[in-house]
Amino acid sequence: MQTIEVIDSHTGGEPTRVIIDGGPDLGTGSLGDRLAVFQKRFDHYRAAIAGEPRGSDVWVGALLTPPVETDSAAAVLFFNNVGFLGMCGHGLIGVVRTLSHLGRILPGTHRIETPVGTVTATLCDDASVSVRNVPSYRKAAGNTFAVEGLGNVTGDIAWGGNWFFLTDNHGQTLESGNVGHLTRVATAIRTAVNQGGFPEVDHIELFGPPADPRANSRNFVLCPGLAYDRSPCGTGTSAKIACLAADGKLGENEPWVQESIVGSLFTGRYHREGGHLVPTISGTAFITGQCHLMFDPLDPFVWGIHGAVHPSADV
Ligand code: PYC
Repeated sequence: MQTIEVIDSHTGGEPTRVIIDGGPDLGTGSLGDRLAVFQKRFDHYRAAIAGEPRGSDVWVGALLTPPVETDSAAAVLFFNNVGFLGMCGHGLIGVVRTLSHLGRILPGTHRIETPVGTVTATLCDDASVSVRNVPSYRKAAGNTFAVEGLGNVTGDIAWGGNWFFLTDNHGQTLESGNVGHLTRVATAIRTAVNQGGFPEVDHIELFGPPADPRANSRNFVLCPGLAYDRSPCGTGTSAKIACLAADGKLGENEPWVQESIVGSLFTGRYHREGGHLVPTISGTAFITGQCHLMFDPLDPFVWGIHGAVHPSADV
């Protein structure tokens, strides 16, 4: 029977499943080429590894693939219940913790390639990880959208390794007991933002006051597949930092502590490099499991329940 070996972790409550053996062979092209092969020929692996019945909507998968550059420690492709992510902050912290658990890296600084650029991760002695993310920026400030059931909502569009709409102008209470309602509200906002000229936005980030006195802000982040991020979202915090810097509200190297809807914390800061704003996000991941996923050819849901493209002759 076909098996795939994975290591599971969580970062601030948000899970990451790293494939360490048995994943699809994507060839030796650029990371962009390999991502295209993954999407076109092996989407059933994505659905089977991240989705039900082995996973659930909340999982982010990470496929390790040999780095293109000789000085990189790894290259990684992130995926979820509905597709692929450019970068993933909590996921990258999970990947670094996994590589360390396997003894493949030691504390220190490591380059890791993603389809949207190479990031630099520093694994500290206390197992926390700081990720120097891809350059981040605000694309559009103060855009107003008419949201069904909510009225006008104003916010920014920004890139932090994924595309975000960020707003604190939503009138909602950001509490973990309210996630069902927040998911519906954020989904309606995303529909309005997409129809209002920003089809690339697939993450919605709502901000409010933090519960933890150490934090500057709390967020609720809607992910592309309608799960909410249990972590403060590394790429979302990068997008937030880009907006704060653009408004003159956060200085270079000044910390920004972002609290998630479940109370976990990331610390972010930025520096400027070659005219770009480069965020660094810090957090900690914990290993939760290591197992062999099994693929029984008699299982009618062997390649997942939701959204699985039927396996091709490649399997
Ligand atoms: O941490 O960047 C992140 C992330 C994106 C989607 C889920 N987590």
